[in-house]
Amino acid sequence: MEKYRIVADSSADVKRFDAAPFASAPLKILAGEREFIDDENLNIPEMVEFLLSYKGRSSTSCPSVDDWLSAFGEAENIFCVTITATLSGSYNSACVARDIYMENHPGRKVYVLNSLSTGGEMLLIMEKWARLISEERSFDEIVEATEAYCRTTGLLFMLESMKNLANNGRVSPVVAKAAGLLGIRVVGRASDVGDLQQLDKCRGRERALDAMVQRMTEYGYCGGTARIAHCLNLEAAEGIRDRILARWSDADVTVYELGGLCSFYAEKGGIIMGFEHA
Ligand code: X90
Repeated sequence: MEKYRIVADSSADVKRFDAAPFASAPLKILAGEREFIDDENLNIPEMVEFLLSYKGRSSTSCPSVDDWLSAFGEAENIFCVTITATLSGSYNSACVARDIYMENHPGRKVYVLNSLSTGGEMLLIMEKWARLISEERSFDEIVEATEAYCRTTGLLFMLESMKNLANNGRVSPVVAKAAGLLGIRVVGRASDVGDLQQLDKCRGRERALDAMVQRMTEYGYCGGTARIAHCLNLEAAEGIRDRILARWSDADVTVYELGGLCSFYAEKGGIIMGFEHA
């Protein structure tokens, strides 16, 4: 049996993770007759293009308790991180799964963390867990270190459309309207209570990329780790990375693709970035 396992819902944009034993619990995207399961088989560009042409209602659903239980598998110590509980039922269903799991397996431990965020900020936490696991820290030490680490991570996003967020009640229609205007990109952050906080409305891509780096600096970024994920917008993600590296040449920055759930909400062109701060 595994001594440790890291588990995250698919909003972390991670399907494979080599640094420690890992499993993902998929969210689902629903559009009429079609159901997209956010696992490694999902063709994200195809889903995004389908949704752009689809005129009906679309929505998402979080992992069920059973989905979480199968992701937990068989492990002695499980570290599980979910998308913000403010916007999703994922955390609640993970907590129910934890209680069932610990009751069925006396002696095993499950820690469930509400990230108050999503995407790259969840990945930073998973990477922290992998380091702590490789140092063979105890369950309680890892929990304690996690709570401290979470105070030093943040999440910023850049969106060209907030239609899916507004249609599903995750932002107010007033906020969403700004992002719908041609050429306007909304820059915002995951707030301290785990919802979307709009910071800037930027005209043009270059200004939006500048605003992302300006804002991360204001929130205390000073050359630490950054995880930049994009929905069919590699150029913008690399634009942010290059701005960071121009200023902090030895920063650990990676660029990758958003998973299905984040692609649904961030939409084509969207960027979500996790970063460490002071
Ligand atoms: O349970 C479900 O169906 C999932 C609902 C998720 C709703 C919000 C997802 C937002 C994802 C948007 C930019 C980042 C926002 C960060 C806010 C904390 C992507």
